[in-house]
Amino acid sequence: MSRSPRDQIIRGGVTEDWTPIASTIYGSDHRRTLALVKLERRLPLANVTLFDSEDIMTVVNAITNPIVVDKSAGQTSGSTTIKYEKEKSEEFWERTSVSSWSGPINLFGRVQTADADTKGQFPETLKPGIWYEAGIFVSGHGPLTTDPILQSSVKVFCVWQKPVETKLITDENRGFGGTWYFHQLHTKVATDIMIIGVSRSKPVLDSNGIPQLKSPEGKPTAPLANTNDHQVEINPLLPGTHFFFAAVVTDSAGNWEVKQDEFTTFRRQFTVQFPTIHIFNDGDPGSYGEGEFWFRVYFGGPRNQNVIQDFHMPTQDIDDWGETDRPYSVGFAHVGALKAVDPGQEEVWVSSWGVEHDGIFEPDERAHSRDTILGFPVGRNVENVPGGFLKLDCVTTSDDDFHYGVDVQWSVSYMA
Ligand SMILES: [Ca+2]
Ligand SMILES: [Ca+2]
Ligand SMILES: [Ca+2]
Repeated sequence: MSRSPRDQIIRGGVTEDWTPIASTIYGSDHRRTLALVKLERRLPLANVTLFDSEDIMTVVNAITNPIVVDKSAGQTSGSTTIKYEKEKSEEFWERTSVSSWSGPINLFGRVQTADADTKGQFPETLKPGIWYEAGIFVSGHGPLTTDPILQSSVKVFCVWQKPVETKLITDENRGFGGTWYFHQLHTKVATDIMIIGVSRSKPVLDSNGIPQLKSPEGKPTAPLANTNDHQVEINPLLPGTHFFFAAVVTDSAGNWEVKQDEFTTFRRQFTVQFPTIHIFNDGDPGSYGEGEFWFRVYFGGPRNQNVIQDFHMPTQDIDDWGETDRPYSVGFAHVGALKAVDPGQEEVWVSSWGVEHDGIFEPDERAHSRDTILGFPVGRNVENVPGGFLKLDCVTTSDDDFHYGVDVQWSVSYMA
């Protein structure tokens, strides 16, 4: 079985389309960012550096996943190819559903090549109902240590093409908000989750009827377990977006069942207010200063500012009460509409800058805050924030004394 979704990677500000060369399971220990490393470029290669040396990452994949065994053809097991790339020192470990972690594996013996400690591949044969997991760990931090550090892993399932028992799921519940999706699956026997995830495009069923998730978004917030009661939250998700959900559970006999769903995450509404500034130093020791201020709300980040709204406070006299923090009311507010969030608009940032005018005989004094993220939380029970608050400290950027602060109040909520 092979997948042919195109994934996009942004490198150096340029969006590139890539195609996975190995199928991957969106499962418990799977980390999407690592899986993306083993992608093959399908676009023209002119003027493109495929991999800088620093881009080489640790990765392990399975070419066929899951392995599907055709009982009617007399098969009793099936095979995949495990492919990996790693640092010399990193440890390769493996386990199955019926055996605990063993390793570090002697890869020279396994793969029979001179550079097997850095890359290679080998076949793995499984019987239906058994899963195999390979993990690459930092040296000295294997799975049996008290502080394991997993660099990459893959979990391969093996199932019957036609389940003997087709009804594993006995009950389910679901829920979602603006940034998360939750699905509970109750099964009649203990099961593992072979596939679970959400994507913006509808999953395609392969020839065996197993859904293929194309460009899944978010990930399970907790490790998946072998249980008869799966409760899985997936985040972060884009608010106001239609998603498809697919899950496949499998039991120790190699049976499996698919569950699919679709939903639209709630839209987002947020407010950002600048109620007050605090003059710590008005810039003119002998008198009032003359301050002019700007306040910005934007998407994107410091180097890629997509301005939502700017506010301007014209020049006015400012005083600092003997440099002890004199507050002035500002009263600017951005009230956003309830709307869907586009990619790149997940995070909202604020900044402020000001000028203390000093006439024609000396240069003006300038101060600027750091670019500051509001930090909207994602996930069930935490995404709605009625009263967020932070302070911007605006320090001199002209090597002067001018110094002020800004109170920022914000809120975010999600509704259908
Ligand atoms: Ca001054
Ligand atoms: Ca003063
Ligand atoms: Ca002045």
